[in-house]
Amino acid sequence: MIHGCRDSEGVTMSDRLDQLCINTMRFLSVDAVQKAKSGHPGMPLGAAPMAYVLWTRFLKHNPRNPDWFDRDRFVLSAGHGSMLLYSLLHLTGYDLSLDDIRQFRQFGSKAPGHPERGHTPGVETTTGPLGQGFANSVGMAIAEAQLAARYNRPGFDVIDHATYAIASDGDLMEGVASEAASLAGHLRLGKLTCLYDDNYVTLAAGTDITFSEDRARRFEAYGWHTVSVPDGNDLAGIDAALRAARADVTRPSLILVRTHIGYGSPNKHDSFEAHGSPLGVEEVRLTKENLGWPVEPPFLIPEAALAHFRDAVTRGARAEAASSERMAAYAQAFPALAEELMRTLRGDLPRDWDSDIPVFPPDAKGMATRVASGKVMNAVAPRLPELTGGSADLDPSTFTALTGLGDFNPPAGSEADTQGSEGGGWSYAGRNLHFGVREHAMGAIVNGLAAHGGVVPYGSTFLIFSDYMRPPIRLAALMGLHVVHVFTHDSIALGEDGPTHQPVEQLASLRAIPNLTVIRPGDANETAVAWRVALETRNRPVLLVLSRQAVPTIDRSRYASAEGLRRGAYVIRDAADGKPALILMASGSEVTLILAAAERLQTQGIAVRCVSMPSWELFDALPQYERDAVLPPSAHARLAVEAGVAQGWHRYVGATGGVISVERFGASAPADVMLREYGFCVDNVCARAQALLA
Ligand SMILES: Cc1ncc(C[n+]2csc(CCOP(=O)(O)OP(=O)(O)O)c2C)c(N)n1
Repeated sequence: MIHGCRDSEGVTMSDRLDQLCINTMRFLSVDAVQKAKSGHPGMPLGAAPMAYVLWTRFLKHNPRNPDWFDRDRFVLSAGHGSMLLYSLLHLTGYDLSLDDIRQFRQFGSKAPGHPERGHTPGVETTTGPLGQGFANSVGMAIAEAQLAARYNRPGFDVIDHATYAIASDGDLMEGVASEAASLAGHLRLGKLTCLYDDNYVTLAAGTDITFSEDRARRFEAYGWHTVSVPDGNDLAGIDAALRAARADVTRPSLILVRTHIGYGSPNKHDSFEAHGSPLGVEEVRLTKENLGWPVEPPFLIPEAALAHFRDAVTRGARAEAASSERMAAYAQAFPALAEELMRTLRGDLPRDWDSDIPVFPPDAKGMATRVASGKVMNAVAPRLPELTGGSADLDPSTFTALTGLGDFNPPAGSEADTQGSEGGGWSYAGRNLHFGVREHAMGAIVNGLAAHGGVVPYGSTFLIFSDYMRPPIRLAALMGLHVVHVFTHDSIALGEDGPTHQPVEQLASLRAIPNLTVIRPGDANETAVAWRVALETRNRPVLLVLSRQAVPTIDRSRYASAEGLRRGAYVIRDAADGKPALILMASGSEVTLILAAAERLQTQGIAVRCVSMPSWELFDALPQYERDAVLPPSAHARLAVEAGVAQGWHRYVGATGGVISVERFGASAPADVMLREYGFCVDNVCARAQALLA
């Protein structure tokens, strides 16, 4: 009650407390940037009020347990404003100390330059590359909707949380945000809300020279609900907008909040100079004076402000306790569902998850590895409810549909056109995600799904279009997210579609990304093992690179077991006495080629070892002695065969080795012609091998 009392200036105590809290956030940010001599003070100065209202009045979270599964998700898509988030995390009671904030941007600090998932408790996703966080938030909202549809039962809403993002001009200018917003609108993700820091200024200029569309109408056209708040310091206005967003359960909401970058700074307010450099000692002083803040000491946190923010701890504990009670009652009523939900949230695989994976019999004609992949996916999917994903409008070609397991779409409204249905009904419980022709957003959305937890997401397209997804793939690797991508049509052997569709440098470029496992299996059985690896790997992304064309299913009674794939490279065929004069190595569709070449070379008296090498990363992780057992240092005559650029292969073939590779763009022609013309035939492999030996 006392908070409602007005002082001599007619301001309530509660208003004063709000201002005190907001300025605490502002100056923690400004002081940290100033001390680091690096960072972005402008955004936190302008956006502090909206973040304050969201975090203290709406966000359901427990600072003492950042992993509580039914917490609301918050994404600071404008990651350069990281100090805004660190201020909130520290003030509301997460495990981020004031000393950590004093070490902002220093080596090893818990407060790095941009928010990093897994590094700072409470950071849901790594942001900084603009637009990615916004698209991640769409993935998080999809995960929530799917889990809620699958697990909630009348009277038991065990999954019931919202997703919030703060996005900047840069976020909304990036193409990935347009793709993701378009999909979110179509999917009617009503529990997704984005606060847009509409400050008319970017890094290098005002937005009037680059960004003049009507953002509200643009998002309305996508199917979003929009609300404008003309004054970013109007807490009641922000509060009302957030309420309106929450009330609209059938559309995602964009709240356009007119703010001012560098708010309060006498000389840098509304200027791009406030974006990415410290204000400067003198300007910090002037800004503090202007907003009625003590110039000294820096990093000031008034007790009343801290106490108010720390209410989050009791509120959070209460909310989590209520959620645990709901979960306990649910477990009584639906024990099997509850167990499954808890298991998927832990990220564990169920027992016998892989018992339906087929063993493919030897077959000279064989099948494309993309086809084998589809069979394996459909064998495991019924036992793995967490497996969910889809393609960027290519599943008839990538074979990634989960037949009969439902299509993720709003429950009503999709009946008109059911072309492309995988069967099992259209609803939020559907496991097949239809990303549309939106590769970039697909990559970022599966990252959001994985970061949310409770699901193992996959995406799929042609390998060539992985180029459209490189930023989110890199971020998945940086975050150590368990996502799987299925990239098919993996070489010039895709044939007639020609050089625009034929990947040449993509494998090498993906292998260059740290903490990413790339697997290019050589036949159907290697594909099955590749999927086992992909699903057992919990802490990094895995890419499966698959052929369009049929490849023989290798006779494993004659050649070594496909289980060798787990080691990244294995001796699939050896010289009779285990002492090869020549080592041939290959990945994917070229494995059968080196086997055929080896058989011919043997008739010429050459002792040949063949190494199937589906994954460099798995191989490189082995101890040296195991790698030496596959590629003995004494064996110098080595030839690698892969339908892509040679870059990187010299690490394995050595200075004296050779590579049959593709060092130019492809061409439009049938697959067999392409392979012959580019030297992927037994004659050429044998000729190159003999030249090496000579
Ligand atoms: C994909 C990407 N491109 C460029 C940048 C570099 N960058 C950081 S912030 C920014 C723009 C800042 O403008 P805005 O998003 O409006 O943020 P504000 O200045 O209002 O804080 C740019 C270009 C980036 N982080 N990500």
